[in-house]
Amino acid sequence: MTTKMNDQTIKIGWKAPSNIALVKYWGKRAGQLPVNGSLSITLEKSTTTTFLTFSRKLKSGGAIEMEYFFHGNKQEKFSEKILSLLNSLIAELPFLTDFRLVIESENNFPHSAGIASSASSMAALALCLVTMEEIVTNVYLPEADFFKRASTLARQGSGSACRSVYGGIVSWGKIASIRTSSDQYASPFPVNSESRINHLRDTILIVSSEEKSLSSSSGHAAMADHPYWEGRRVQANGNLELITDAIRNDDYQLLSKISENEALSLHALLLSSSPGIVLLKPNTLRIIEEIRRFREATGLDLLFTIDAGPNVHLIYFEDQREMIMPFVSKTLSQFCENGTWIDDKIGTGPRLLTPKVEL
Ligand code: 2P0
Repeated sequence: MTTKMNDQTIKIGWKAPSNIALVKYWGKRAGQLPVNGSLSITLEKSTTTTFLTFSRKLKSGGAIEMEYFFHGNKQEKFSEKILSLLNSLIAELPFLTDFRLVIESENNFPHSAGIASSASSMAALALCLVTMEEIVTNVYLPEADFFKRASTLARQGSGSACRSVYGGIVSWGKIASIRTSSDQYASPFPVNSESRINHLRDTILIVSSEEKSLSSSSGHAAMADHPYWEGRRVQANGNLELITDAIRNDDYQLLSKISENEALSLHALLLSSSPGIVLLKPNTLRIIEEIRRFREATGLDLLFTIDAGPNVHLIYFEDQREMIMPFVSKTLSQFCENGTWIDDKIGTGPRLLTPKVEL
């Protein structure tokens, strides 16, 4: 494109994946900073696609002008959340008040399926905003800085979103053994190219697709005066150190032990909040029992994790998929709502959907 920004309408699109945490972010400090470090697997198929269209306002400055569409419809609740995020970013992205913005977003996975939509949607939006920043300021960042900036902005929309800016295994939060780690943004966690970890699968067992009874924000808030606050911080940071060892050494027993400890600890913290929050369902517990029984009987490398909801993520390796899928379809599906599960796997990260614009 060669025309001047002044008379142009530019459309940017990014597709960003969701992620599932093995070590859980639970509890935050001011500035949407985490109490503890976390580590996640970026998914491949469960994604949000966001297009950001912008054109210069007749008069620069003033209030942000933004229209938001979700699956083609105006969606008040999401729109308010996005507008409040954009307002909070004005100091960092001052050009936001100079343009008319139209944001169109779509998820390709069902609402309330136990897949974090705030992670993929805030990551996709943050990537669009950094691309817009490059175009309007005419300063193009080196790739590593681009994603670091997108991760920092995504974090401010939703903590877990900062991890969705990268593919593979991703960590967020300062820990001693990861030199590049930070509370401000996530970083890709290096995995040996030969490792089976590069071929993880995630089968999401849908125990219930009902809307969650708890917003993430109130869940995090419940940690602020939690009697186990300090213990949890120590546990999670310790688990993060251990899980990074497990990944570096391809130690799948340790990987399962830590992941399951994290999933159950998250729910133990919810249960012991005041008032107690019960998100697990009877079928969640049946699935856990069956997974442990099956692992004991077969010796296969599989583990479960659970987000802040009732659905179970069954994590295993591509090379054992043939042996695990019959167990899913015959045994685990009985405990799923309408026998439903979603097949996903470790993914390569976000993708720019529109041609690169340089003015
Ligand atoms: C995680 N979760 O690490 C943890 C585990 C759910 C359980 O981060 O308030 O949507 O937007 O920062 O990121 C869910 O909380 O919360 C979450 P906000 P977010 O994935």
